[in-house]
Amino acid sequence: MNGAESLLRTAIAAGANVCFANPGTTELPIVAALDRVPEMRAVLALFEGVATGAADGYGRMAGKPALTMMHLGPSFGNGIANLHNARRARSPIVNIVGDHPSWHLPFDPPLAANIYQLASCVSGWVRTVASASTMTCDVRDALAAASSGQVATLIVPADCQWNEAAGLAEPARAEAKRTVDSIVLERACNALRQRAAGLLLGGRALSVRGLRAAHRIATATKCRLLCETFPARLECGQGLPSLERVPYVPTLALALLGSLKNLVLAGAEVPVSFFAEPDVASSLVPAAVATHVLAAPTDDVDTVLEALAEALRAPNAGDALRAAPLVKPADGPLTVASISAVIASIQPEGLVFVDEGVSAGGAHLRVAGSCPPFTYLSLTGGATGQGLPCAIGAAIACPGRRVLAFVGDGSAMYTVQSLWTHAHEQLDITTVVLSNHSYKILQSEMTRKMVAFGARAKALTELVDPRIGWTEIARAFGVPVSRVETTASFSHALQAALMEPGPHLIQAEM
Ligand SMILES: Cc1ncc(C[n+]2csc(CCOP(=O)(O)OP(=O)(O)O)c2C)c(N)n1
Ligand SMILES: [Mg+2]
Repeated sequence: MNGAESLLRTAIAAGANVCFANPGTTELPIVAALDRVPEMRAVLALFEGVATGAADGYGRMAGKPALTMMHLGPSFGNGIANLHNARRARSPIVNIVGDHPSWHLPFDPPLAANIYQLASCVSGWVRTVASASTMTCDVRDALAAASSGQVATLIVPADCQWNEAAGLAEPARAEAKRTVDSIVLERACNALRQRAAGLLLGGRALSVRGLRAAHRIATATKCRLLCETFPARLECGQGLPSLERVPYVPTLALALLGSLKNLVLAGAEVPVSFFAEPDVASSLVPAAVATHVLAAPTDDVDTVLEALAEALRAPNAGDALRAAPLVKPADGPLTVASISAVIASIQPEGLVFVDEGVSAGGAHLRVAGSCPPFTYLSLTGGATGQGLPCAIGAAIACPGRRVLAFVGDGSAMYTVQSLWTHAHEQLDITTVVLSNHSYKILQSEMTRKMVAFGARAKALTELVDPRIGWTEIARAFGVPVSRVETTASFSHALQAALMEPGPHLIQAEM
């Protein structure tokens, strides 16, 4: 067995059986080893940002790492934006990056670059494999590091792939999670029992278990339930409590958080302003609000919340939560609100909603209470081009569940090659492109900040001359497509798309 096969077999033994790959010559021994390790599902991505975004979506939905395969520094560089989003989501990912053998590097061949340095800015763990014989231990350590909720990058020189390897290492033992501290629980109980208290939920607090416990806590204490602005994964829909999402606009967030006396953080960080603004504080929690940390984002927050509900002797809420009434959308032109209403009226149970709507982002959460249970994934790190690839990973992690990618037309262009993988793998992904022919968020930000906005400035925010032909793009990548302009035609197209197996793209003209 050579190092490449040892790499794949170690990953399989640890339960990592999906690899989103864009290989080159330095990874060819691993590519060849795929023929001998059929348990590894290799998914071809036609750009590295597709591979890394897919691994992010996979990690969020599967709760375990996927591998990516990339080609030296330049290829890794192409994958960085979505690794940045994955880092913010605390998604488990193991990047396998091929490199030249160490004896070849001093000659400075064309593709040589400082991969270690590039990897360090988005990875919590980086290592270069020293020899084929240590490959199995290195892969095991990378998977263990990723499983704690971080991006791990393993740089794999080509000679370590083709040389003879050792036997497989023992699998890593899972680290025990921290137990719940009774003093921390007591402080949280006291804080939440007071007037004007808020419980800010993030991480696994947003799982079904976490949310049910949070609802019990809110019923017992009358505290407000808040949700971080960009959750990596949020369970939503009928039977789950509705949450107040911390607004993106800093003045609105400050008004919400400033109205509290006590804020308890359960798996969420202290909210900060997305961008700096003159005369606006960076932290969105005013100093007068007492802040208490109940659990960190990487803790078992759902377990901690259950312990807190017990400590409060909060009754079990059972099925007390009723669904919000469904508002049937009237026919008319497409708006963000009408698009959300149509999706809510049709979406099947178990939908995975990938939100890269940018200026329309978060809109679907406003109607979530009327929907059958679904999972919501947001753009955690603000780097555009995440929605279409993330949908790939979610679809592969959850066969049998429908995925809806809700994406801005500008954002969708960054990783448009994802559509080829949607078609090639025949994934059940319905993509709704919000075709507003602009970077609308930038226009809104300019207006909000009252920046003078002339024709030359506006030209950098408009996607016109030519308009982007999504119908032609989707067809070129082998994805069936519809183009709609009204609520009724959108409803019709979405219904049909959700019924048919495989991918579909809907160009929603706004
Ligand atoms: C990697 C990256 N490049 C650029 C940006 C800046 N940016 C943020 S949103 C945006 C445009 C989004 O346009 P679109 O997806 O059409 O959404 P809309 O604003 O129209 O709602 C850009 C260019 C970014 N956040 N990340
Ligand atoms: Mg747009």
